[in-house]
Amino acid sequence: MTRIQSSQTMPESFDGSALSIGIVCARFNDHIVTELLAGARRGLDRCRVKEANIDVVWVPGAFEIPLAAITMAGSGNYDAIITLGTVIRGDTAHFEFVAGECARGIQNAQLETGIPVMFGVLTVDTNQQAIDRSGPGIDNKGDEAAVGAVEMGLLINAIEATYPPA
Ligand code: INI
Repeated sequence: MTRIQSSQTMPESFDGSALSIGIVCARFNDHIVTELLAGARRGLDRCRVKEANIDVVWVPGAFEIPLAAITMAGSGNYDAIITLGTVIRGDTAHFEFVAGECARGIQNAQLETGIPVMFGVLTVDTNQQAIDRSGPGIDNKGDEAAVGAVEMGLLINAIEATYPPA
């Protein structure tokens, strides 16, 4: 019997060269989100995702991410979606609403479409915490989300290839 090909492997061994990836970026706090996007591109490059197979769209703020994410995920053009944004508590009295609805909508987007939608949205108390999570290393949360997108895209494709949906 054919079994699913998956393992507890190191990200660097992921081969994303056949994957198409959509990225949704929120413009609010764009000095941070630009760095998350740079991190995501580095992570995708390490996983051999081709530049030509990456589409990036921008939305006004984190609250708008889920709609763009579910639209991209449902288009049939992508193996995984990465969402990038930054919600800073000090910036908004409605932090809980913006951050909470963004997270809820992103989870909903992947469950509704069956396409992985990664949560690369920072929800932090201070600008410094956001800077600390968007640096040049592999702990950049955009980079982490990108590697996760490749892992999940490959996994869902493998499950569906092994056990095609009825
Ligand atoms: N959007 C963010 O992405 N981050 C924030 O910190 C933020 N603050 O502070 O308010 C924010 N607000 C905008 C929101 O996402 C929507 O774009 C806006 O409410 C219009 O729907």
